[in-house]
Amino acid sequence: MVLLLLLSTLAFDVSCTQAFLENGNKIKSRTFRSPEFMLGPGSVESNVYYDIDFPRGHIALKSFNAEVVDQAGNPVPLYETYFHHWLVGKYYERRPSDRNFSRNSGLCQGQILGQYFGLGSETRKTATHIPDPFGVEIGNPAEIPEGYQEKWYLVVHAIETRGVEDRLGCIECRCDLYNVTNDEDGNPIKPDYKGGLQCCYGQTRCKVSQGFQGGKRSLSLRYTAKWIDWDSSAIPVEIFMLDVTDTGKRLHGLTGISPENGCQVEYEVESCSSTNAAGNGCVDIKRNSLTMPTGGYVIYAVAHQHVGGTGSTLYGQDGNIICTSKPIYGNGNEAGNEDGYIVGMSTCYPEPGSVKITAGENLTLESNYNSTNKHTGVMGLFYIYIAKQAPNMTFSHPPVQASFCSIFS
Ligand SMILES: *[C@@H]1O[C@H](CO)[C@@H](O)[C@H](O)[C@H]1NC(C)=O
Ligand SMILES: *[C@@H]1O[C@H](CO)[C@@H](O)[C@H](O)[C@H]1NC(C)=O
Ligand SMILES: *[C@@H]1O[C@H](CO)[C@@H](O)[C@H](O)[C@H]1NC(C)=O
Ligand SMILES: *[C@@H]1O[C@H](CO)[C@@H](O)[C@H](O)[C@H]1NC(C)=O
Ligand SMILES: CC(=O)N[C@H]1CO[C@H](CO)[C@@H](O)[C@@H]1O
Repeated sequence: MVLLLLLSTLAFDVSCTQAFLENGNKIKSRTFRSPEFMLGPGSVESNVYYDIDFPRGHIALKSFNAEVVDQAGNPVPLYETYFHHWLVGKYYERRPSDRNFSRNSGLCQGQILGQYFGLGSETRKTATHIPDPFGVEIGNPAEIPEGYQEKWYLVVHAIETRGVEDRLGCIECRCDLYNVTNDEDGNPIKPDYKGGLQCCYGQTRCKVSQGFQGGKRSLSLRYTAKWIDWDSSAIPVEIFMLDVTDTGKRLHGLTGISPENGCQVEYEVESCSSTNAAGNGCVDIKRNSLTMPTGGYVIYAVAHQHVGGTGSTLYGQDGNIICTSKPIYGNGNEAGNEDGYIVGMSTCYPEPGSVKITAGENLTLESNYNSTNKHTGVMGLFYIYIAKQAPNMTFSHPPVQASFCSIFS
């Protein structure tokens, strides 16, 4: 009897805790809409929206989900509007001309991958909730510089692929399909750069099939945040975003992307036939070592990959697996299950306290892609939430909660 109760308490811990809080009316939830943007066949939206609607006050964010919808609020499938990425980040503002950008805890240079929430096509089926008693602490008055307000920005990068000649080529931002020779800043693109963000910036257009008729339409990002008011029992998590292309170098004063400095964000996967690597089963394995500046307990982890990705693993210095995260490919037509697209990533929720990273530890990040075909502009990112404080053990939860769960679950 006692054992049974303990097992069911462990097995249902997360859902029970949420049910408990939701029934206790503690979790707040709100859904917002971004400003609208117009997309026609082949066109690209790449924009930053400042001062977006966002929960206010000193709170612990518990989850953040988003999707692209049309004007009527219908979810738009990825094969029509490919969600390359969306990023939500924080800044402090005194006046619109006086903004101080904040960033997550690392590791990239400058503002690169500095977001708190976001990412790409996998958004619809990727769990984002943070188990109790943890949360992303925001709106802490003690951290907001005097005279400033805490605000949030949203970056949306979406590619409309209705009527395009080569959907995969367009979402992999292949330069030949965009017919561009200069990057967004007007600098010539190097001839050996075959695809990636340098070729699919805002106002570029991916090649549309001849004769395809299709008008522009208005879209927006619909996002839902869940949170609880901050209280002394909440434990904050720090957000780290690891990049398999990070060179580890931080050249003094350089905050942008250059081959010698920091996170490159994207990389290329050569086809195994061109590299004579067919013997390894056509898997492109990219590994990187990254030194963590601070330590703590891993609460949540998830990778980000593009089409062709077969999974990613983060290892601790002694070779232990911190998390393996695998893409979920769609196999249907409906939004959230689009055939051939990555519609979700599996996540890791280690029992709080069981997976520890120490300050200065060298982690190994491994990102694997199917290299049967060449891929451009792919990514190998890993997002982890770390709590400094050791949480209480699961079975020290108050018994009232356990009995609540065994009655209602
Ligand atoms: C703005 O950001 C810079 C660099 O992050 C920091 O040194 C400075 O103190 C910040 N200013 C305020 C008012 O917070
Ligand atoms: C590609 O761009 C060039 C100018 O940059 C233009 O002359 C040419 O017509 C474009 N090709 C296509 C197929 O759009
Ligand atoms: C991590 O790697 C760096 C560079 O190789 C090395 O200097 C450092 O001592 C390593 N840290 C640990 C904890 O082994
Ligand atoms: C790799 O991709 C090819 C072509 O799409 C496919 O036939 C093959 O099954 C894939 N291999 C793996 C391991 O996913
Ligand atoms: C039993 C136990 O470990 N209780 C601790 C739970 O965590 C709080 C702080 O988060 C401590 O104050 C308790 O002692």
